[in-house]
Amino acid sequence: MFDLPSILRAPELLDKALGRSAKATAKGRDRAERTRNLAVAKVQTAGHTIESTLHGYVKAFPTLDRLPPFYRELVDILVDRDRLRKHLGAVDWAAGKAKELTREYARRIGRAPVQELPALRKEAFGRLSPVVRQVAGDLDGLVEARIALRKVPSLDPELPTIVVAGYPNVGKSALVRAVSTGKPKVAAYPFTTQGVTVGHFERGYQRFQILDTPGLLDRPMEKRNRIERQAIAALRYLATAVLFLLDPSETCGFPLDDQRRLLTSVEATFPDVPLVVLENKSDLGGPAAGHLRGSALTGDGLAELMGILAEKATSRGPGGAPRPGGPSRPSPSSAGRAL
Ligand SMILES: Nc1nc2c(ncn2[C@@H]2O[C@H](COP(=O)(O)OP(=O)(O)O)[C@@H](O)[C@H]2O)c(=O)[nH]1
Ligand SMILES: [Mg+2]
Repeated sequence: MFDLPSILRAPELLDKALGRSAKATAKGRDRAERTRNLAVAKVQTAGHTIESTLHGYVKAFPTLDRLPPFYRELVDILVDRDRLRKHLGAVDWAAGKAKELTREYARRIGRAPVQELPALRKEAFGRLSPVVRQVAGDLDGLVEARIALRKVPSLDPELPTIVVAGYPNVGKSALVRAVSTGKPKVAAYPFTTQGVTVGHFERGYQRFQILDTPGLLDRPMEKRNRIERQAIAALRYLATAVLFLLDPSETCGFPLDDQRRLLTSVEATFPDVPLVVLENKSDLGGPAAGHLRGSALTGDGLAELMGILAEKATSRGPGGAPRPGGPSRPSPSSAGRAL
């Protein structure tokens, strides 16, 4: 989701700046002018490299405060947003300082007597280096944040999204495969080893996202730690409908009573989101539990299911918010938290 450049740590950035500076060339009418222009060029190359690299980092990090709530919730699990903001502030300061020093020394070198140029050039580097070293810890922080933020999946928070829940082996993956146009893709998701599987389908002109979330909505909520709860909470911002799969054949290995308890708990987790229950594996027979029936394997009942889901998923915004620009719903876990 976040396309972040790789971040150089302080020594690497200084190496890069000095390396480029060493290759700088300059022209001039005579030897004295060439020497002066070369001194200016070396300082400017080093300074610009530092400045543009650091400014690039500041620009590349997502404007965290303007992220859609789904992403904000995930980013909060992964990085300490206040600390990241401080790191970015420090790096921004260093970029500005490098720019200022570069200007100052370019001007002084332009005016100084030729014999003073080598000393001035040295002095310029002597002042640029500590600026970079001063933000070494902040650059380390950015390196870490980048690694963490790569776990944020590429999902479209604007698309109506169906989140699939139910015990393992009830047929969630099979169903997502069966209804998706094209092959569902796996996206990283924080604190799940398997990531989420994202499929898409269309009805009329409307495109939908359907998500299989292994490890998240497939066992009782009581057993969740805080981080897992937050990973689930993020889904609330995304879900415009929840599809819960029951397996009355119990070939999944979980008694129907346990499955019903999970259903109740998922309902409580997504109180404002329309929920549709499908009794899957209808091809295996077994007792009916009073819901829509179908089979991810044979395709039976899926057309009707998708019609109902599409209708429910578009009637309201994510998390039950009224769809057309209505007031946003309070956040499940970060309500009132100042940005
Ligand atoms: N007979 C039958 N088997 C199914 C059906 N849906 C899924 N399965 C099978 O149930 C097993 C678990 O399915 P899977 O999609 O991996 O379940 P998940 O763990 O909920 O994602 C697989 O062997 C599937 O082939 C169905 O409608 N009928
Ligand atoms: Mg699965």
